[in-house]
Amino acid sequence: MFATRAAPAVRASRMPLAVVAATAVAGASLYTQPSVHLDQAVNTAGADAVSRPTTIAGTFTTPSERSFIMIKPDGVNRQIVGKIISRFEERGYKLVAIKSVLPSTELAREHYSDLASKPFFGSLIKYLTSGTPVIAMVWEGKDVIRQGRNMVGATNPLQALPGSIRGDYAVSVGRNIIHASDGFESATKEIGLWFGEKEIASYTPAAWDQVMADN
Ligand code: DAT
Ligand code: MG
Repeated sequence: MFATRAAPAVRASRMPLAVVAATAVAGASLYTQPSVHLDQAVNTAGADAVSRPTTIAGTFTTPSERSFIMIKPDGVNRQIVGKIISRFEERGYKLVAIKSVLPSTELAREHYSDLASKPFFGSLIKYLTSGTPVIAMVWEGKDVIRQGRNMVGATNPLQALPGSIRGDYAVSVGRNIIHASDGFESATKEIGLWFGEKEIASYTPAAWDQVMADN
């Protein structure tokens, strides 16, 4: 299913951005399947280690799995950063990295490189680099990549369910508040792009056992 070796993004902290970006993208090609998306993200207990690659996004399908979550400029402008962070905390996820960033055009373009051919790409980059910061975060925990997408809701907020972040706070696809990695490969690329390994903490929250126990 997947190669077990760590993707090169693990070494991102020691590379210039362009190299990080190129390496992160190249990392995706290490995998033999094109993407790790929602339905593939769980229930691999008992599968061999080949299905559990380890990268800067943790070990896939274990509690160490990590997702890159970013509150976009409209979320910061609307002053709902705290509310959004609270949702992840209250759900039972662990904040392992966070910073306010004014992204460069280069960083924004690399983050959304898979959308470079889309007609809205230019305005998307302009919006991300408008001068209002983004809040870049790494959240860790059980099934966090898939659950993060569910918590964020559909790309078009008009299709996002009430109770999701976009379903509760947004009505326009161009101002949909928040980004969440859509698979293990993209989490690996995005965490490696926005953070160095040394910026990601390892700690145990006080109530972690209560949150994590399956009995
Ligand atoms: P998501 O953010 O849900 O992962 P995506 O990766 O397809 O969605 O697109 C990235 C962002 O690009 C999205 O959050 C908002 C913008 N976008 C997507 N489709 C768009 C469209 N049709 N018109 C304008 N902006 C769009
Ligand atoms: Mg996306």
